[in-house]
Amino acid sequence: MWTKEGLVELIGEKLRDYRFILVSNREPYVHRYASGQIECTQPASGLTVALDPIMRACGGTWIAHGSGDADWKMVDEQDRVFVPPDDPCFTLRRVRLNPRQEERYYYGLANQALWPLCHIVFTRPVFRPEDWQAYREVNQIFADAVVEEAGDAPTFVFIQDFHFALLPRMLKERNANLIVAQFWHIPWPNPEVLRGFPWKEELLDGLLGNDLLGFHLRFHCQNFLDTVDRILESKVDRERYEITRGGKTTTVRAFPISIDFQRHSATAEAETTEREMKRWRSALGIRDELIGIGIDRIDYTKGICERLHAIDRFLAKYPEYRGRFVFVQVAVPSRSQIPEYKTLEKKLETLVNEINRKYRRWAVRSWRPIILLKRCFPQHSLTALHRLAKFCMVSSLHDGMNLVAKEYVASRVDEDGVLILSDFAGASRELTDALVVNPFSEEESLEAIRQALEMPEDERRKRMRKMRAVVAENNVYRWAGKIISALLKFEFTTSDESHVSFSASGSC
Ligand code: ADQ
Repeated sequence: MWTKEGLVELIGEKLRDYRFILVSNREPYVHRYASGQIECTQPASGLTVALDPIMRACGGTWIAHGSGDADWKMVDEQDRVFVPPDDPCFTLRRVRLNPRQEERYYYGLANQALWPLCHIVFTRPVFRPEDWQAYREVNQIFADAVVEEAGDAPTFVFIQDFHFALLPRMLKERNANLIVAQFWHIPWPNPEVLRGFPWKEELLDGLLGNDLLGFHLRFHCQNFLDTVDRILESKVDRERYEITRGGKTTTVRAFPISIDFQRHSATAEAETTEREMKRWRSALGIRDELIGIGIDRIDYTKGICERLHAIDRFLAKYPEYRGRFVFVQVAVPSRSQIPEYKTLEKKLETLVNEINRKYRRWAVRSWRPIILLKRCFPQHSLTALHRLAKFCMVSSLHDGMNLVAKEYVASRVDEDGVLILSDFAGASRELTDALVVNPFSEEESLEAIRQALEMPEDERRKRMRKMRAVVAENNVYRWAGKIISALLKFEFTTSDESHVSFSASGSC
């Protein structure tokens, strides 16, 4: 079993003499002005939530875009700040982007071109040459920061996500003394879909600058191999999952991401969670109603509207649940500058109002079938909500992994509760004891809701126990440990052409 201590040991033993740099677009800690004070918060993002414990364990430098209005007040002359504020143990190097760069690289190319392209949920990607130009520019700015932080030392660079497809090649061209790995947190589509991307050759060539390229699922790795095979001149080895181009080999591997299971379970067991559960009940005005929950960023890939339609049809088909069942949807707005996201937020509100109005005449006391909470909650508060719920519904139309599903399971220290999980979320490959549904089918989803509410206790417990064992074992330290172990197999080329190599056997 991989543990935080095991990972720290591996890092201490094998990486001690080397620099470790992590790169992501989003920073793990944001400083903002709030009522005249500077506040530090952690954004609601699967990626930062997953990587924060790793950086706490290994120290090193995290390079990310400084997006908070008070960020620049907190950094030193090199744009660095030690974080987390309550227990500083790693360096955050903030990168400055101007509004045009942020608009075109982040909202444009990353979120309006690559995001819909890779998720295939029938939202048309937008390809603007100016966005691609800004994407190149920003990748170059991050390359400058990495090269500066690495200096002459042998350095491992671990890049996150689809914001930096060009960065690996840029780094390798500027400093051969770097070992570069990248994890792609979203799905990789089939070659036919990627063929439509106007700068596909440059994108793929950039990614092949990596020594190691990771995806959540083997299926995404296969799609990547197929895509390169179809589009670029290269040698694709399907036995070894390796691609060689221009004499350089990239290893492609599946590393299913996860959460800090122990930390989540410990929070769920804490006395404060019981108090927080009571607080939720009173805040929601809930007595003995059956509760279902959904927790998401507001994003068209998460299938929130599809889920609400299924709840509507569930109440229509099974009227005995009117007045007895409440669905709490926690939905934090994200990427609100993009029109599709703003429209979705409005659509969601309208839909909730419509459904609540429709069932008003069956209202017992002030019963409403759906409670929509549009804000960010601290993790311990979400944990208490997990504990209150008869079921949690994850109905992504497509999702690389989905950490909410794993967090729900980790919170259920009482071994109760049912997970309804989309077949199109990567998590469904591991959590086979969930009620796995096709989120595009309202009928399937509404029947899963009924099954979740009516499932006998012993079956609920049997399924939850099995899912807890899976998440406990496949935790985030295992994810990081496997990636670091794979990285250690590569050799640094030093200036005198000798090689420094490692044994890849981890201590965990
Ligand atoms: P996301 O799509 O952002 O990330 P997801 O896996 O759904 O990620 O996780 C979202 C995270 O945000 C969870 O930790 C959740 O608890 C938190 N969160 C959601 N709503 C919140 C709220 N209202 N308040 C506070 N926290 C909230 C991408 C990919 C995923 C992949 C992750 C990690 O799209 O498929 O699982 O990266 O690789």
